[in-house]
Amino acid sequence: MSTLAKQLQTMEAHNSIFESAVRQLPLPVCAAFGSASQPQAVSFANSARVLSTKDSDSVARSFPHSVRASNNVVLESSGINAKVAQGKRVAVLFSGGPASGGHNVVCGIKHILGQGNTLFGVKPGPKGLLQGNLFEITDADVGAIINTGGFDFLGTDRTKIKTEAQFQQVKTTCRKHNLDAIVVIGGDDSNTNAAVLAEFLFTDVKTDGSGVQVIGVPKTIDGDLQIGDLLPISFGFDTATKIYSEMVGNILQDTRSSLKYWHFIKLMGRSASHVTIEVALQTKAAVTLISEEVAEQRQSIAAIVDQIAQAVVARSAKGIMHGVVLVPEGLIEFIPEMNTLIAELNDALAHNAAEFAEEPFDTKADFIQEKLTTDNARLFASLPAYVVKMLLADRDSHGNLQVSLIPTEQLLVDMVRTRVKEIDIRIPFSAHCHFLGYEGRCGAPTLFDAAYTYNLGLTAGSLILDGRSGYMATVTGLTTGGAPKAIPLTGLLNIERRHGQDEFVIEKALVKMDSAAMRYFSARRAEWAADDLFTSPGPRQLWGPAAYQQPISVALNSGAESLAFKIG
Ligand code: FBP
Repeated sequence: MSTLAKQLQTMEAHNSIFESAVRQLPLPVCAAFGSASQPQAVSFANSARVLSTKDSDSVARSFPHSVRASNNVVLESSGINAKVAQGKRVAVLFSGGPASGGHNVVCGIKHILGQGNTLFGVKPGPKGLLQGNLFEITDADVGAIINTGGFDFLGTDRTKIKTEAQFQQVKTTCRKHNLDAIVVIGGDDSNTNAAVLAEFLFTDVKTDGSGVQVIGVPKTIDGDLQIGDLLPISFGFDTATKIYSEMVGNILQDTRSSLKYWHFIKLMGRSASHVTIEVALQTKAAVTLISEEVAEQRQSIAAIVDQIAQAVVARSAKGIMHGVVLVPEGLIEFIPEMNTLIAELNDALAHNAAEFAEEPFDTKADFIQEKLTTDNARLFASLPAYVVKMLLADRDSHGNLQVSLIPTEQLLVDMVRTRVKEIDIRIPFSAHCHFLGYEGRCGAPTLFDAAYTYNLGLTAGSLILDGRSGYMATVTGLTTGGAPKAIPLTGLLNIERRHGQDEFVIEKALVKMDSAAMRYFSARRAEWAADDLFTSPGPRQLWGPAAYQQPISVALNSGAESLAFKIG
């Protein structure tokens, strides 16, 4: 075998030159944890900040143990923990969609627990917790996964733990493995789950009557788990948006080279448009739709289509026959008329589930159309078959419409083509569709996500060693060195009507019309539409001058002076 062939074989199974090099990247730690080579657990004390929502009284009644313990007060670190607990048995799991940096959270927890405690991985996600599928995480595991993307070390799933039987199953797992704590790494729904689990496990799990601690860690590429300066962004957002921005930048470069195509690019981010506005700020595409703005201005599909068609026409008058349109994944649910239709469809599907399941495939749409009110039935009938099919597809385990499956970008292309022809039949309009989603969730984390997640892991581990339960770990001050803190989960809970019943939930953070990012975008977008002012941000960098950049929208919204971030 040649030397090259031998080298190639050593690079299999996550050992590419790149993967081997990123494992060696040093990770900075917040000053509170001491030295980066040997971070130490911190203890926590109450800060002056108390969280509340409109439903705090109901929360206090339904979560008595958690609220009594935290009083909904935010915790801040109070120095190195001098009496670190020993012998703790801690389980960690991923929940929901993957996001880059998850592996570093696990590494941070493992490092802070040290040799005196045991860390177990749960496979996969909440389902693994119900099944009691745990294994011990070793130092060698941590060495292999550090700075790598994905959730593949543990896997993930979207099981919602909600029934009494499921809660009892979790208790059984805790007892079987003699657990002292569980760390849930997830988004808004998963951290809501963590709050409920923390309350349920607060006491009476072990034979001595004590409970099992539960700590949440804020993850999601969607960026919709934000709590002002306490949580400026969830992890995974930076990596995903930098990957999408590189790809959009490449497409923009292609449009200006081939001079004949419009590209409609749908970007992941289930409901909120944080991903889309970030990619717009990074690339300056010609047209960007923001779902929250569509909802606020009560725009119809026809108005949205007309807005894009007018941009096509105006650019063609200047001889620019190309451009890029950015479309947020969740747009369809924010268009008022579609939102009304989807709500009625959800009810109709839920109330006629058995008959709908029996209905032959070809007549399912007709069957459900008959159950709709006149306006909704008319709109439903006007939609192309590829959209109808997805509107009727199964909801996810949280009851959500699977918007990532709806080809909104194709629907817009078809409607814009018709509208451009109506305006001026001579204007050429040739378009391609893309959906950028899964390619952004598991890339090797940016330096921002790598450092942020490692410190989130150190914080989560410290909270456990400090005996805390019912908190979400966070790291604030991401441009001034970073500070570990803990957010009481009950301080975030609101009551929302979901699937016909009141539920406690952590509210999704949507793009605010008066946010600094939205204001900056609004001020610049007319010029981006009129001319090719795009930039190609290039591939994300882990070494060199471009490596230390935080997301532009996060920098704008937090009032930062520059794009640089600083941890440690
Ligand atoms: P989380 O909120 O669980 O992090 O998931 C976000 C997301 O990536 C969305 O952007 C997308 O709509 C969804 O997951 C896709 O889910 P799935 O992996 O089940 O297809």
